[in-house]
Amino acid sequence: MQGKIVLITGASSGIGAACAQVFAMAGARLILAARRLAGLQALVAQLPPTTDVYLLALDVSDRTAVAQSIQELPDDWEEIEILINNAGLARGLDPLQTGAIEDWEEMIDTNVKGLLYMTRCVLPGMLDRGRGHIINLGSIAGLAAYPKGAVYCGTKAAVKLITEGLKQDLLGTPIRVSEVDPGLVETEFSVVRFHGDRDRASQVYAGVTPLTPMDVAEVIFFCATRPAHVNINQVVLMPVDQASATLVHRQQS
Ligand code: NDP
Ligand code: 8X3
Repeated sequence: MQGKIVLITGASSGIGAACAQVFAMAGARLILAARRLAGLQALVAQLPPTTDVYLLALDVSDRTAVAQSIQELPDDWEEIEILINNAGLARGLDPLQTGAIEDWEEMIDTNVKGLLYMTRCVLPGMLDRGRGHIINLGSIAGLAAYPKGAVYCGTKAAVKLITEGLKQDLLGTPIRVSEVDPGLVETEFSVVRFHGDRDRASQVYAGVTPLTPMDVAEVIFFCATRPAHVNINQVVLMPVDQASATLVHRQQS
């Protein structure tokens, strides 16, 4: 990992920020992308001081901005070895018949189109160099739907099949493709889903020991550090207190 360039989207918070910590500890050079530059700058202050970092204030759902950001990388940041497509979000928890269309569009634009835009821009360089690894953040939400989550679940199901199809399209090349599918992880995810309602967000994790962002980052790091002939296709991880999106064991307080 020493000196390898790792591009992490959604690095200003949660799982992406934890990935930055883990890969920095291993000596990677990091391109950290998110919309909130201040969040990225705060993260950099927590990384080992010798970490070589390039920050991208980027909305992954903006196709033109994605293309421009990748095209305009300085020469010594062009050779991306690992792309972690982590930027993503849920908005709302509503029956489809009353869901907010702006919420749907934000989820689809970020979780599906953003991941595609990033991949489309970074992959040709990997193919030219003959090495690279795309790691996508799916979710257990992409493996089975749950009530009021149809659109978020649909975006993560799309990530699953896009990842599977990409692996097929890259057969015969050395490029690796992995998907990591967590269950409940305590991050800003639920605060974002509930449009800033922290009390409601905290109920999601009440009485449960959820995964930490670091639990997920360590699995991503494992996927990225197998021998070159080994491809980890998919990892599903959830807390011991969880059996599916809707089956969660909660301690009574
Ligand atoms: P957080 O809300 O803590 O982090 C999400 C990150 O994505 C932030 O850094 C945010 O940065 C970034 N982001 C969101 N939209 C955009 C955008 N349009 N362009 C660029 N960056 C964006 O949530 P998590 O860490 O939990 O989520 C990370 C990934 O993990 C997501 O794909 C999520 O769906 C997935 N996941 C999360 C689970 C959980 O229980 N928490 C479980 C399973 C999967 P900024 O706002 O600065 O742009
Ligand atoms: C996030 C996990 O179950 O809250 O992808 O949708 S869940």
